[in-house]
Amino acid sequence: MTEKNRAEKAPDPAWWKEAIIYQIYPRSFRDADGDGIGDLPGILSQLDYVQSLGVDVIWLNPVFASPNDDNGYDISDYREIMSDFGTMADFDRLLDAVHSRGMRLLLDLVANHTSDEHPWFVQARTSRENPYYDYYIWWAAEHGAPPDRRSFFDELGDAWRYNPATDSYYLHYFSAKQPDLNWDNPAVRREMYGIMRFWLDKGVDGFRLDSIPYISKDPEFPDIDLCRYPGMFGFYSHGPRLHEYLHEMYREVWSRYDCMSVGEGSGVDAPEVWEYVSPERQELDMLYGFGPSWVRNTTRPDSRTAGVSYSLVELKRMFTAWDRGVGDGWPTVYLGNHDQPRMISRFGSDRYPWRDISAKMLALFLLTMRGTPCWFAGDEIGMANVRFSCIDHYNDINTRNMYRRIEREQGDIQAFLREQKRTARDNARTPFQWDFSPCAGFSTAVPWLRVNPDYRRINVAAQERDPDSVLNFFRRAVAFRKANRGLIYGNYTLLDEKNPQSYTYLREGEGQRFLVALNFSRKAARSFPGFPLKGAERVLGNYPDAGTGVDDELCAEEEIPLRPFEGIVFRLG
Ligand code: ISL
Repeated sequence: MTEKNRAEKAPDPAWWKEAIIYQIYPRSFRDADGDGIGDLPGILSQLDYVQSLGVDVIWLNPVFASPNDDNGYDISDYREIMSDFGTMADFDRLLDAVHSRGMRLLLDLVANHTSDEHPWFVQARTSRENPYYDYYIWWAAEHGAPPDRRSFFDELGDAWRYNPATDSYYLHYFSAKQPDLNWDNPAVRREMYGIMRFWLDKGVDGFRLDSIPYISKDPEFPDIDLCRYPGMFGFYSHGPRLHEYLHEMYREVWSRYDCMSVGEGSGVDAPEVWEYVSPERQELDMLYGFGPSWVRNTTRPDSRTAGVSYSLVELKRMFTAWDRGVGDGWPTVYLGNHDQPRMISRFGSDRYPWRDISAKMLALFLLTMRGTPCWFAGDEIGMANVRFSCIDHYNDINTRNMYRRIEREQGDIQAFLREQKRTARDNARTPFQWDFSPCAGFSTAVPWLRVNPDYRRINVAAQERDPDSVLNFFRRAVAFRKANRGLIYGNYTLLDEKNPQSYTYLREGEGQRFLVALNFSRKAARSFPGFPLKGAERVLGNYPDAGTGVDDELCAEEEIPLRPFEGIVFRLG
């Protein structure tokens, strides 16, 4: 099928295309047993709240047994629940309760690496003759120094760690406590498919697949072309047998269940995404890319006067390229998760007077785009970056190891801490803000990570009482998406590619036409959709006076004036 044909085919309906995914970081959601750490009974106790949002699918960050070097992304038993979070009986209760409310549950599976405390690795590292040795990736010391490979979290940046008992180095793309599995070994693949089936047989509805593009490694370990792959990480997602393994996974697992799979598309560019998600290739249902973080961290603002502190033109290009890149597959959209700072601090403004209005505008964006929205818990009340000022307040291995490295290299620690206030992952991991009580109602004990002190103003209890709150606007926007299939299955067309302040697009399909105009800046803006809006009806907006109905004066014009962070959805005749 050509790229053009792929893009033109109408999407087949599927429950996961119509779903809104609500991502819960279990450690931070609700602590039921008073140890300062969120847990499964805590999530269970708040399911009425989750259901009240109107979302359909809950994605839980890893809940498997883990020594927590990387908060559950280092698994030591794939068939057990992390003791901090509860027991298997707690999990079964949670799964039942989610299902009885008509929602579904996704688990987050780490298939690229295990914990170094996983029994496979404990065995593997004892001797080259051990049957588990070949479950991991090694470089024998007699071959000299291992080839240069970079690690995300290692203090020295080196992805190899020497293991004396075997006189060899093991590969770890992440921390030294997260050794990479050897997917070229059929026994490893069988183990992984067995684990997936174990949870699907229990009734879970699918997986988010961590770091999945990294699973295949070139056993020749060639030199990496650093011009093509600066930082090497793009290289990691282009292993020679990756698509063979994803197709095998589909055959062995996904094809046998009514489930969904969404991969973390680290290192994957928009023109390649169809290779993962095109239905005819039988690999994954969806993949999410790293565009939003890249745009915010590395691109310059389009203009100083636009009132946007990053390039909105680039953000639009990135979302549009991903939409096109999936071909006849299906996109996902998100602006934040547990690895990114808070969406409002990054793409809106968490400062008075813009906080609520920009949080609502970003909700309007994600809920009117084409693609399954992945919504990160807390964004529906406008939780913002905590901006820790001292290293002791951070928990994240990424921040702590980078700090050590800069310290060792006598780099600029203060500059690093300043930068972490904007970019650190812990910004998104602070405890969920339920109410006004100490620790924001998250726990009765000292929480594992400090609560953002702004909980005294920003919390669920306060927003439940206010019909104009971010929370209640989020619920309205969710309900609006659900009630309009054109917003789910309709095509997406960008209308104002070059405008540095506004993001305007059409959604057309299922007999409906919507025009969405959003001002991403803190200044007034004008959006030019390129045609007069005669007969257009305002159906949803984030300003309290926006109202609904046909605005003839505005609609006769070819431009839409937008107040700071204003977002409007028009139904077109
Ligand atoms: O892509 C990256 C940088 O360009 C990295 O951010 C990396 O691919 C990404 O962090 C992978 O994230 C996932 O796996 C990690 C875990 O720490 C993250 O929380 C998880 O989302 C290791 O398992």
